Amino acid sequence: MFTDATHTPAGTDDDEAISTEIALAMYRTMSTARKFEKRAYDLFLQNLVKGTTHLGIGQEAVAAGVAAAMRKDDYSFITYRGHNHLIARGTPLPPLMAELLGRDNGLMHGKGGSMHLIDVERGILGSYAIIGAQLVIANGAAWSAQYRGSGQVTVCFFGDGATNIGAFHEALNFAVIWKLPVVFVCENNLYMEYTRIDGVTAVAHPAADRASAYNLPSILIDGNDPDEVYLTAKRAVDQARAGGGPSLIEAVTYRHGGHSRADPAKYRDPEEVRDWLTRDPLPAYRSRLVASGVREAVLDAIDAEIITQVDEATEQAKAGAWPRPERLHTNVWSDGGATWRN
Ligand SMILES: Cc1ncc(C[n+]2csc(CCOP(=O)(O)OP(=O)(O)O)c2C)c(N)n1
Repeated sequence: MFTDATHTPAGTDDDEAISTEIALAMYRTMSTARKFEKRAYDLFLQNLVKGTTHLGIGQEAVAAGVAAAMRKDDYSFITYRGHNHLIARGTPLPPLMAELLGRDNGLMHGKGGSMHLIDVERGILGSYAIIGAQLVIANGAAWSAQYRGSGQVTVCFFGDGATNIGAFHEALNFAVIWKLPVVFVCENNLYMEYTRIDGVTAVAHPAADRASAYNLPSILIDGNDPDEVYLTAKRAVDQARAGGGPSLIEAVTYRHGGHSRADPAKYRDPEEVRDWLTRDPLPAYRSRLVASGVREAVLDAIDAEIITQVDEATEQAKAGAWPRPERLHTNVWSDGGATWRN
């Protein structure tokens, strides 16, 4: 946990227990995301993943913890590093894998790829490649939910790099003024592409240090601890749902690999990488669960089930047809086609 005089992590009271059901769900999410992304990497090396892909290996605890605090009909806005977040909200693996391979049986019929994932059915209103773009659009979804009185909360993820973009500041200001039911989650993995965030940012904690400028409490948490992420997110989501307005959470984490699969990440200090690998959220959480009484066999069974699911998703994706050219103009407009324009 991160504590200092100016940052008070929310949701870390000793009296707040996490049920075994939620803990196992978070373990399942993290393990699924890890195995799915490792497979996606293998497929990328075989030239089967079309376009580039940005992996969130090492960052799974943020996706797992936040999703566990959300309602099924809540909205997620994510970045191009978004596989973890779709998995956390329950997107089935076969169409997700097929989308990465650009196949017609993909989530978006192969037209989006790894960087542009949408799963409206599960409230995923997009992964965005334009840094910061999703923050203002997330405000729109939150504003709509507020207007409709639907009780839905919007959670918007972004990287540390986005905090130096104008849209971050505009979105926070607007969200506070309108008391929007939105939770902003900065996944601070210390790097924006190939540049360390502290080399180009005037404050130490790019999101948390700026919260007070928008009349928000400063919340800085350990993004590798799913329990802390869950408890913090739950408070923020509950507050938003109750009409208490937005929150800004900075979750500190680390991507194990490079920015994208084309990046060997040689610019990082090997000592730093080694240090963060010892804080890998997945084995750490597994050890914690075992120490709290969960049998290893239960976790092994979950892992075995996930491996089967990833294998099946891979086979289904590889067997998928290529999108037909006629598909090009479908799903572009809200009516599902371009007919009305003509
Ligand atoms: C508006 C805009 N400017 C620049 C880029 C190029 N770009 C792609 S990824 C990236 C770094 C983003 O870093 P961060 O927000 O920390 O996300 P992370 O990759 O660490 O998850 C940049 C600058 C972009 N996509 N959009």
